[in-house]
Amino acid sequence: PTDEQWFREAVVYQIYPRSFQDSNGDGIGDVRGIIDRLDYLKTLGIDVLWLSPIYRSPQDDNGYDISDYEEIDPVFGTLADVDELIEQAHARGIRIVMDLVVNHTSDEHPWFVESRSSKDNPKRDWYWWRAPREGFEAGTPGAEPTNWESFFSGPAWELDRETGEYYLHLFTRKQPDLNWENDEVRQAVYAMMRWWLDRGIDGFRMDVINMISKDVSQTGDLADGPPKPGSILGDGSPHFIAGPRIHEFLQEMHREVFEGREQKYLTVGEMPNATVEQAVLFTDPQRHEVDMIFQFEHVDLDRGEHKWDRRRIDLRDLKASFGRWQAALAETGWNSLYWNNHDQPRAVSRFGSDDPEHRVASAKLLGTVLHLHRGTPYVYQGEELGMTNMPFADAGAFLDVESVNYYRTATEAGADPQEVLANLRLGSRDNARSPMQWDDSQQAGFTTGVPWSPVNPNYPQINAADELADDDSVFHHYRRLIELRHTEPVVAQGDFTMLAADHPTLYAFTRSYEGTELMVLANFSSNDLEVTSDDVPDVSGWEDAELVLGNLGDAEPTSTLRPWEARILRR
Ligand code: TEU
Ligand code: CA
Repeated sequence: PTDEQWFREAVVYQIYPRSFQDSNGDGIGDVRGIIDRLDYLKTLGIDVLWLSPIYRSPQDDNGYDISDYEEIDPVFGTLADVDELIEQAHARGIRIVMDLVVNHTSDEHPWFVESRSSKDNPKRDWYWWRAPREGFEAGTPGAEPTNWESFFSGPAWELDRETGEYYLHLFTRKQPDLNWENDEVRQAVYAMMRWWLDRGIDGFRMDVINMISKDVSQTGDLADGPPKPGSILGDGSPHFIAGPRIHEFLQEMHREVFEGREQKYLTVGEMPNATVEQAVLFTDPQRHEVDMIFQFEHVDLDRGEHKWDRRRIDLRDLKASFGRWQAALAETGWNSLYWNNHDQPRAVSRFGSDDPEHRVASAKLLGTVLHLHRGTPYVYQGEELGMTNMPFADAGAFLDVESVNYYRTATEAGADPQEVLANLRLGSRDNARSPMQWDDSQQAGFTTGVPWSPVNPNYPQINAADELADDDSVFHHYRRLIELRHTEPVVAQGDFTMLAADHPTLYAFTRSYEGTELMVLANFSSNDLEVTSDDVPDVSGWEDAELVLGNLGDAEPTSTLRPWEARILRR
């Protein structure tokens, strides 16, 4: 690839700093902890680190509520620590990408403190302030300016009693939405981004960036969305997902922040509800918006009617989704590839099997399938160990604001607490946020103190120290997958063709580039699977192909895939 496209050969590792490594015994992971683990990451072979937010923050949403963009929160360290992290990472050939959370700030950010201080404050218009709905008294149900529900339960509007107006918050009430219609807001954000680039970072992961353009074009103002079944609240997303000025804003950002700089930075936009058509526009290099987006289609497949209802994923749906995204971005644009992050349950528990009998094989299978797609793979901390969901004892075990709010509002509205608990066990973001399992010492080597979130009790069986010492571990399998992307051009550059789309348990595809062809065969089940050319015509001609990498070590070139077996073949 050209220098411009270096990210096509790269693998990104996501760190959730709070849960990665504590260096001072206060129970919270920190920047020094990350520095101490750089050699581990170097061994894994990743190219880029993306850090979830470490800026100054009241931590209402674990740092996604920022009160100073140019300071580090004391729980994570200092700017000097970050400078050292950048230097130490660069010395190992690892780039650093920071989270950029600019759809909203904290309500404790000086911008918002000023904005809320009076109706005629110069920063009033930096946020979305609106009078109560006509005919309603401020503070009464239904008085909110629109019927939008927040992502974290309840109305997306909070009344400020002092000025008698509501402000918009798509997430918690401590995360007021910035008004991107205001030029000064945009310029302030761009200045802050330049400040970080000047400090030496290598790009941004942009939080809910497709929500920054709110639609005021229809009625001249924000408007009600379709009602949500069984609720007085509505779905505001048609009015804030990929709004009318989204492409303009991203192009302006590119001009104001990145253009004219020597380095090619990495930009990835987190975009819930994004469609493939939008993705082509967002990631077309000619348009100068972002390099790639995080889309949510595959991680929404096990959602039922309500966001929290869960159902088992049908592999055919999963393949249809991946296949559609691969096809749509084959010529123009680029995919990001991920199974999990700090907002999603653990991949092996969700798409594989965390039964001890199948955990290692299925974790490796998932890595194999994902990393062999066309796009840039993201590894979420602990995924490379096959870390699993947490065994939450009861409702009191959940710490995340989304889970806590959901439990409260759902049970208050009359839902069966046992059902709500079951949904949370499967779907809570807390699953991803338990501390990294480094070794079998107390608290899994994460902290010498009391961890802010309990360590998964399975750490004696699942930890980095054991996996580093075991050449057959999930860790070493991920290391080999990453190495393969670096050494075999077809992995980064090749075309993608999905095979056997209707097969219920076989995930199969080919990649091809300049005369090299790879085939990936993966058995998404706990039973043996016969793969013959009768069922899958494309396998004929591959009988004698070379096994590049399998996940069960002693693979024979037979036509039977064992439970959760995955093979990469080359010819
Ligand atoms: O998440 C945005 C988002 O829409 C979801 O993934 C969210 O986590 C939730 O599950 C919606 O129901 C981003 C961040 O990744 C997340 O951690 C933040 O809480 C959120 O934005 C607000 O900044
Ligand atoms: Ca600490």
